[in-house]
Amino acid sequence: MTDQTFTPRVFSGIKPSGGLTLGNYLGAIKRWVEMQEDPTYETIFCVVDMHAITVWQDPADLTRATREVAAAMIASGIDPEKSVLFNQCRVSAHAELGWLLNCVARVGWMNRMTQFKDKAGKNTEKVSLGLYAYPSLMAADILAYHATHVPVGEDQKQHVELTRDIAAKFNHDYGRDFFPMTDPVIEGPAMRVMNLRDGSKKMSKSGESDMERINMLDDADTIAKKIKKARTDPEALPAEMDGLSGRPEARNLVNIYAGLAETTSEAVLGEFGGEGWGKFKPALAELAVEKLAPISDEMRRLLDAPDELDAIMAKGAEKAAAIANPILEETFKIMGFVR
Ligand code: AQP
Repeated sequence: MTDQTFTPRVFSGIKPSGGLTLGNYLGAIKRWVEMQEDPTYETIFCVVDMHAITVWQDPADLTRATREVAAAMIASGIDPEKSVLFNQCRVSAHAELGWLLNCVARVGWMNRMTQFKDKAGKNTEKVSLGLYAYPSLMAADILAYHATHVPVGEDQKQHVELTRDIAAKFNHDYGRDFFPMTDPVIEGPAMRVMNLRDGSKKMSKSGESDMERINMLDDADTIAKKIKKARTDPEALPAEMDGLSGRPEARNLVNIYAGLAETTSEAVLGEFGGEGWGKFKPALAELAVEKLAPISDEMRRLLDAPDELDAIMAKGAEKAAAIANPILEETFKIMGFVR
């Protein structure tokens, strides 16, 4: 094998499959902004529109959601001059490398993906083939840039580990140290933001009830109402983390507070331990509004100028293709394709 050194490069993405949630913000976008400001990394952020269609998307909704994701990234601090920001369908290297990696990934590996099992439920015969193959397209998204770091929420960890398996098999099969062993970056108190009505389920864009999630575009009254109605238990907040065990809803609200306040859950309990929900929930609502309102205001302003958003994504796609296309070309060459 030839040793190759890889530029520290961050890649991550969000599916435009509905309105963005606080989970997407705390588990992904907020941390992307921090990595963008770290000179160690080149940063590439993608609206992964081709992943969205693994389940049915109304075409008009897909268009709107694609722009909403781009607007959320920019409003949260992703700067298209500092980071590459684009939408996936504009860079064909993703789909092309996705096919090549479909032929590297093993069916047995795919069968272990818990997200597929969760999303398909009992319906495994009727869901799209794309939903099953999704993780190998995700591997292509990452490996097309030789990305070394992928900041994701806890729910995506297994898919980044699969990316490593695919990269390792490719490198082994072709006797080349060509693809990096990408690291998932999962740090912070809010890496798995849970549903406000059921603390055992993840907060998702496509969850059944709007009351179970906080949307990035929710107004102040809606955020306050959702937090007030969030499920809790009759006990007061504990002073120590141990006191949250077996209390998933309480733990979730504490973690959300910590994520928004940029502190630790321990510190939140240090402040609120012994207090009841009547004190904690209004404080959380106030904090959530304080952090999200400036972002949602800016998102609305950006969404009023869709042409500008489209132009930003188009320009980003040119930069993305300039990185991905040579890596794709080399992959074809290593595999023996005549181009
Ligand atoms: N609840 C969450 N807590 C922490 N991080 C989360 N992320 C999503 N939900 C949470 C992180 O956001 C990034 C983009 O995820 P995605 O929207 O592309 O895919 P997803 O994880 O499948 O999100 P949803 O909301 O559950 O989408 P739907 O309902 O449409 O399937 C990822 O880094 C993810 O970890």
